[in-house]
Amino acid sequence: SDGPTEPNIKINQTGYLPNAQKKVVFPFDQGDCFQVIDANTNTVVYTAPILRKLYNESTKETTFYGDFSDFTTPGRYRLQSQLNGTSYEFEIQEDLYHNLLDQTVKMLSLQRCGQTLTADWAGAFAHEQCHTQIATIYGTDQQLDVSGGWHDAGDYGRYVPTGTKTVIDLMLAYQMNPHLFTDAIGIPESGNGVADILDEARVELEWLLKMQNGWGGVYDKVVTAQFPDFIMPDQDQAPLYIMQEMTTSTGDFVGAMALAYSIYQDIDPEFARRCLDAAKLSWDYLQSATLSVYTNPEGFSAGQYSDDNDTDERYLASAALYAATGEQKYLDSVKTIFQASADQLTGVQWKTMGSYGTYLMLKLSDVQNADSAFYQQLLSKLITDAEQVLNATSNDGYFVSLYSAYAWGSNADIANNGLILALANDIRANVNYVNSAADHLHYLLGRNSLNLSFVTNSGIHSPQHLHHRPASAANALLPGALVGGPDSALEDPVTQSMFNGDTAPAKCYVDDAESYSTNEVAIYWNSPLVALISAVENAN
Ligand code: G3I
Ligand code: 9MR
Ligand code: ZN
Repeated sequence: SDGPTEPNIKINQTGYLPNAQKKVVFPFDQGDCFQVIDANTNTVVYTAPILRKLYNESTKETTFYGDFSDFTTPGRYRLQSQLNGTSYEFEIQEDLYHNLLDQTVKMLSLQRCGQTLTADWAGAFAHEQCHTQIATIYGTDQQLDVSGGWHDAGDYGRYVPTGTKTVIDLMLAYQMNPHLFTDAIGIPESGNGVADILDEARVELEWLLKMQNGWGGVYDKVVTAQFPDFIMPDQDQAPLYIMQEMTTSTGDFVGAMALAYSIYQDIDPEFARRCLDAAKLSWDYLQSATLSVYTNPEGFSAGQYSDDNDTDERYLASAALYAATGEQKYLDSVKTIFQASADQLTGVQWKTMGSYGTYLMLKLSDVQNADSAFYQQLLSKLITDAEQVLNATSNDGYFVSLYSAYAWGSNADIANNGLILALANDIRANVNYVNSAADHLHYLLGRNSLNLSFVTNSGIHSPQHLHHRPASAANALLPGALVGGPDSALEDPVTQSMFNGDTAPAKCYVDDAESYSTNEVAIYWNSPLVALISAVENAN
């Protein structure tokens, strides 16, 4: 019979670092062998067996895999086997992900709000100042300037829960591997002597500072009542509303600001001090504030980001302030929350920020020295978080950790799980965490059942039709952006018309600008990718 016409061998389409583990996923037979072919000379340079037959509900596929980790020579290659045909070409190379890393950071720059973006660096995404009109605090006649920051996603809302997660990811990525972040990604601040990732994080931090009120509460978001049409941001003139202060957003804010104090101390002590003072004020506010849960008021259809649990945000706030100041009251708070609610403290999602707090505590040598019993509890918590991710990969045909739960933003769930492994590895080096973190990146860059690299402008096949207002309005492709990915809940009209309950969860994806539940992009989906790419690049 005819062989496959489109390559059906799944690889990271960008390729692999020379000393990294290298696995490939095949649709056909164990017992067959596969060859690595040098694409320039067309000669076989390596041969290995095809292994492990596995069936997964998430893909409704039977898969096999091969491992060519021992082959380390830089070059351009393809893989082939008799039954599976030939793969796309890919590279084995040092620094292979470096340009991608810059692009994934710059994606955030292209989301900037309140500034003029000029064509010399923003290309088709250039626009005049946007959303600079004075905003109204919803339900009052008070007005406030809350211009700046980033647009959240394909919409123009600016939300504290997701903005804080994004800056924390950027700062931690930098802190773990400062040497990987250049001052030359092509933004106005390039060449100013500060890594561009920190210039970019500061854009959002300055906005977050405006979202704090005089008594330390932090407003949840700035939105228009309805999502605008597919217009450029500077064309969106609808009234802006600031929505109520929340303990969840305030806790996130404290976490981001206290971490910013440590990160910017040597770069701009005055700014760092402002961040710390803001963090302290909001922490004090939190001590007497109680949880309320956001829902859109009548007539609003903005992103809700409702969070009904502020325990993890309070924990992060106390941990980050303890890391910044060493003051006993913050440590007491960390301990109290941890002892009472450790089970609520897992996660690096906008809604579940606990693992960041645990990580920040474990970075502190004085915790290890002065209170080794508590240090051990924290360590075992983060290791448990990482082991849970690792365990979830063991029966997955593509070596990722979602079982069959492919929800809205599944690609970000995968990036976040990779980030948990990277954080754990940063505390306790473990080759299994390194390899599995890389496996999560390989999935995002093409080694998945759709044979698609989910980051724009990477690999052979990547998304072209994003759900993103500027991209539609300018008829251009936003570079370096991770799309949401498969969502088996079918939450937009396009996926509803194409798929049904029988569709494999991991295949409920369509590269269509109208598919907001699978093909939107978002700041807090790119940021764990930035952290993941840099962690993988550093480890190999
Ligand atoms: O939590 C359930 C889970 O228990 C269940 O197993 C799973 C089954 O599919 O669904 C999970 O819920 C989903 C949830 O995301 C998971 O985080 C919901 O179905 C889904 O509706 C929800 O989607 C959210 C979406 O807004 C709609 O509210 C996304 O997380 C969230 O990232 C997205 O955020 C939007 C903003 O509103 C506006 N800005 C753009 C942004 C990105 O699309
Ligand atoms: O464009 C909106 C996107 O940014 C949101 O993530 C998504 C879910 O809140 O909603 C999109 O807006 C759609 C709305 O929910 C329903 N009508 C069509 C809108 C865009 O096509
Ligand atoms: Zn704007």
